[in-house]
Amino acid sequence: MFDNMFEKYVLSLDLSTQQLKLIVLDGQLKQKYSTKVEFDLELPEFRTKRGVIRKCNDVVVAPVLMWVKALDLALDKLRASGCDLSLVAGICGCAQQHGSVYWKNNASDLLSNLDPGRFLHADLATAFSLMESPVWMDSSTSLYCRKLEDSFGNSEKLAQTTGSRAYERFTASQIAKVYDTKPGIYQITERISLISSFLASIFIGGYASIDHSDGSGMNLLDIKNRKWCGEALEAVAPGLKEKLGEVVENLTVLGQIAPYFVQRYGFNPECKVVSFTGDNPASLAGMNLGAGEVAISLGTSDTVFLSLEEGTGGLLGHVLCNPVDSSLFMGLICFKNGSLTRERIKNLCVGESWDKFNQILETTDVGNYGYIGLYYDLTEITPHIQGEYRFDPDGNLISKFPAPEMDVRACIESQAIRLRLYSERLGYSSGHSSSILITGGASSNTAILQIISNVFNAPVYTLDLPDSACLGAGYMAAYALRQSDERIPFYDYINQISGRKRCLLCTPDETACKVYMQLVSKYRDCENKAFGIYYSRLTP
Ligand code: ADP
Ligand code: XUL
Repeated sequence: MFDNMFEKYVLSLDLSTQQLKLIVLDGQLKQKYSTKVEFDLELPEFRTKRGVIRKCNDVVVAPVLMWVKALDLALDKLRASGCDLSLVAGICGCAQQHGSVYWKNNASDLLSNLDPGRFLHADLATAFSLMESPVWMDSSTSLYCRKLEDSFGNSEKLAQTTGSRAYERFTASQIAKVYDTKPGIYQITERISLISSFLASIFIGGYASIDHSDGSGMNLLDIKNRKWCGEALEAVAPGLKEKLGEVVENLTVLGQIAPYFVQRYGFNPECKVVSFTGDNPASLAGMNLGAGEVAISLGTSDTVFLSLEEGTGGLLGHVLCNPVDSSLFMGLICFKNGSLTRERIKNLCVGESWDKFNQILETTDVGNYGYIGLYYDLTEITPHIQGEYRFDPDGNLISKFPAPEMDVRACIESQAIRLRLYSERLGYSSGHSSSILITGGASSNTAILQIISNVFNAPVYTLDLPDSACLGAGYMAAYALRQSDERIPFYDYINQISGRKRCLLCTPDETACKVYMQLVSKYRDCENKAFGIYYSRLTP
């Protein structure tokens, strides 16, 4: 379908925490058009802050109709930018992982009868039983996590089967909470989608299946057999299997685009929709990670991921099905306090400017004279704690640093050390040939990247195109629709067509690396102390 048809495009979408991004790639997988909708700025009527609404008790949600309205807006913008959508041969996309969308009884009729004379958000206004979807930042479901682990005997057993011990943001505990606290809503829900499959559903005008990779972020999939895990489904809520539908292989062609898009936007009726996936698996597809390489995404969350041969989950991090090779897996660890924490420290210490923030990073001493700061604005995933903790060079807890701007370096250094420590626990080993591929909003900040390079003692690269998640989803569409070379591996195919390059951004500084080598164990002690302090404050 796609080979040698240089006039054909693929459309790719990334429904992330703060925005919806769209890119159109041409037949050589080069970016032709792009647009985005920033939720807070362009859809202020939904009153989100950074794309979400934070409620009390660690509840974090996003209005599902805001996402639908963003799609209306983004497609209009794309067409207005001159993109001829009739040339789009295939569509794939990705979305923030773990969040769930609840479709009301009979919503499938609404989906299959979309009126091209109306906006999607008008036609789908009554399609959802829950108007606010829980998202990955939510950590209100500890009770349901414990119940799920207990039903398996213990957390290890759940992790061995589903790739992760029970996590608050994972879909199983989120669905269990809806069933327990809003049984009426659960009852009138005919389908539960992940955010990725929700978006794909709109494009095919019917319920889209959840794919293996995003499905492995639910605590509900048996990741080795790539089937729903009956024991987990039963432990969560009755009738769940029917509400989730079938799970499909990544790169499955789900069907043709719905007539709505043909009539309203001029898409070709032959345009195919490929199963959507999570943003981190899509990013892995966009990056082509080799042995000894680790990817770091500095988006709203900081995530580390790498390709794995073994699919046995442990108590730390997550093992997911690999999106582009069904014989492989991927390891992932996610930290909630990423960009938003960096931004808060920046605003506190220097105001709006990243340049001023970077000046401090560039003019202060590596290692911060031994002062360490840990910042968990939101309850962190690993370790599960909240608050700010500052330590003097002897490891004593202090309330503030000798100079307030020391928070800038302390924040970036502790985030970088945390990335290294946890990626090693995930399977990454630093060595001669190790390197880091960087992506996400903060990857444009070379002062931050230099610290990461020094902490990892490894060079930092990026791709010559930004937005690796959106790009990866575009590659997935092109690969799924290829006409020839049935057995060619994903990355061989992509590299052959795109000829894309990596750009070296930073190389490690030997003196700084030595300082950080010594700081790693000190950091570990401080993290343990902070953990103890947090829990001692919780228990009277
Ligand atoms: P998402 O998780 O929504 O995909 P992005 O990957 O687009 O988010 O990252 C958005 C974040 O990037 C913002 O919250 C902002 O803090 C951060 N960012 C943007 N530019 C810079 C910069 N120059 N330095 C550090 N962080 C930046
Ligand atoms: C990964 C995670 C986040 C979201 C948002 O486990 O929770 O990275 O996918 O990007």
